[in-house]
Amino acid sequence: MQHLEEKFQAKIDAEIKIEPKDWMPERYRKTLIRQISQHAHSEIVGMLPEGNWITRAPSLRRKLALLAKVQDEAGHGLYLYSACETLGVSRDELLEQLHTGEAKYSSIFNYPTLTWADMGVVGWLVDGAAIMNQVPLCRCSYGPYARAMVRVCKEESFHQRQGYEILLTLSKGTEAQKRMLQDAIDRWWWPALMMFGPSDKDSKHTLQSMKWKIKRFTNDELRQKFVDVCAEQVKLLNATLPDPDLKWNEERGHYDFGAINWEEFWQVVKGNGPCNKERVEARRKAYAEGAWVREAAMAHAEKRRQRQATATAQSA
Ligand code: FAQ
Repeated sequence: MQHLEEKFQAKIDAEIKIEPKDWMPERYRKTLIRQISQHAHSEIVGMLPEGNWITRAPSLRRKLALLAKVQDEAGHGLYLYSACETLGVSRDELLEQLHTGEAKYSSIFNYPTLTWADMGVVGWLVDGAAIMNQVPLCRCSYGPYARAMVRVCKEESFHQRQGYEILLTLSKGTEAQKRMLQDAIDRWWWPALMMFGPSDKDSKHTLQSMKWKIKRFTNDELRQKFVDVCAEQVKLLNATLPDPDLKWNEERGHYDFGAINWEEFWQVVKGNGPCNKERVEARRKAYAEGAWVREAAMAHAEKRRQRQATATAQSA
């Protein structure tokens, strides 16, 4: 066993991808199932806050872009569930965990989307944070996850731009639009920083996940990169980030920033955020209402299989 673990680690150190049929330690498999399934659930639950605005988008162009974005998130969820299934877990099991509230998904999707400016800010900050976290995952040691991430990241960068463009437009609009923009940034900034997970000293998985090259950067490293980028981008919007401690630190070559409210973060993760119950309930309802589609698809597949079997028997 120790020999197998050493060979496995040597492969990882040599940057050789681990594929589904390769030997892997049970803890590596479990860590991946945990992370990939949480990621898949985040994509699916993440459709809800923006789906809420599709019928209220202010123009046909905005509606088309938002609709396409939300559909992309569904696609990401599906690639990720498929990647997860290669580790020997079924999609039904994963969905069951989501619907019973047992599975985690990103804390960010438990906040409400109150105004149209939220669509811009979600694209800019939420997809922006997702990109920062996911670009390194394209180099994850597990092949199916790494490959899924390549396409996901390309699409996320379109999402980020569509959000930022909404905000640029609002920033040149009326006083009311400018206020709406600033209010949305104020509400989403701190939850967006929480997306990167607990600070390194409290992150129980980072050390091992870095050793296995599932993660390439720590939570705090990625959060810092994100702050550095956003602190510059916000200036082009003629807006500010709601942090009096945000300040360029010449010596560190980074922005310093204020303390995150970790109490709020853990409350949201534990299910006590503003929208946790509503989100899980919406997913349960969608699953129940989609039962007839799954049944029809299975019946159709069975009919096709029978037709093909008959045709093969007749031609033999
Ligand atoms: N929310 O030891 P760590 C998106 C949990 S996709 C909830 O640091 P790890 C696209 C963590 O699971 C957004 N729970 O854990 C989109 C663990 O709990 P456990 C999702 C969180 O795994 C945009 C515990 O805390 N992205 O936005 C959170 O090493 C717009 C200890 O934490 C991904 O999932 C949180 N924010 O690092 C869609 C990316 N943070 O499992 C629609 C992949 C931590 O022991 C619209 N995931 N926890 O019970 C990752 O990179 C990692 O899993 C981290 C956490 C960085 C999230």
